[in-house]
Amino acid sequence: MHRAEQDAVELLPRDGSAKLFHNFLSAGTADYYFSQLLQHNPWEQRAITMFGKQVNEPRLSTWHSVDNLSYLYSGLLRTPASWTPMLSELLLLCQLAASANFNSVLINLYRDGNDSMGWHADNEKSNGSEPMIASISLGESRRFDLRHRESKETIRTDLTHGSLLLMSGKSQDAWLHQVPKSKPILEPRINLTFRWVYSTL
Ligand SMILES: O=C(O)CCC(=O)C(=O)O
Ligand SMILES: [Mn+2]
Repeated sequence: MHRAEQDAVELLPRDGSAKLFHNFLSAGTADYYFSQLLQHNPWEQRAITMFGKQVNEPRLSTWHSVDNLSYLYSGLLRTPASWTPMLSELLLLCQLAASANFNSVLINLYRDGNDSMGWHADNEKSNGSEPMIASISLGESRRFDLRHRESKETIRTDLTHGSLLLMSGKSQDAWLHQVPKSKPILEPRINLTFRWVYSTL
């Protein structure tokens, strides 16, 4: 059995799966990917329209796709940044763990505890139905919450350095997820979500 399989914890009681592998990457490997991305990834701060106003997203990010597909994200077409050998390595590791294929990754940088991602589901049309999403966390641990859309039942966990979270099945239909603000946190965290994206053009 793949070692990571033994370490998996299922977070969802029903309506989909969210499997957490705590030590998916060794600490040394995770340190290396974290420092490389922090220094060299071409981070962007995007402006989104909320209630008719332009506001900056409370985090930095980039979007990458193996075949330079554009991606419809919050109603806007997102132009990909360049694909790198490091992303190929991480993509292969995620494909092995998930037994699924991915063709793109969204990378987020939470500079400190003031950065966050609000309640949402990864249920864009371009993700297809019941998508498999592989989420790698690097750097500072941050809290990650899942909330059932109907019962409002909430599952809280911490996504630690080198962990992998696999969300699949009905997890995006039945649950929302968020990374809340956490004022005491002063250190950065990077998260990569590998996805399969169907062309929207
Ligand atoms: O940072 C995280 O752990 C979650 C990121 C996320 O939900 C997303 O990119 O859609
Ligand atoms: Mn998400």
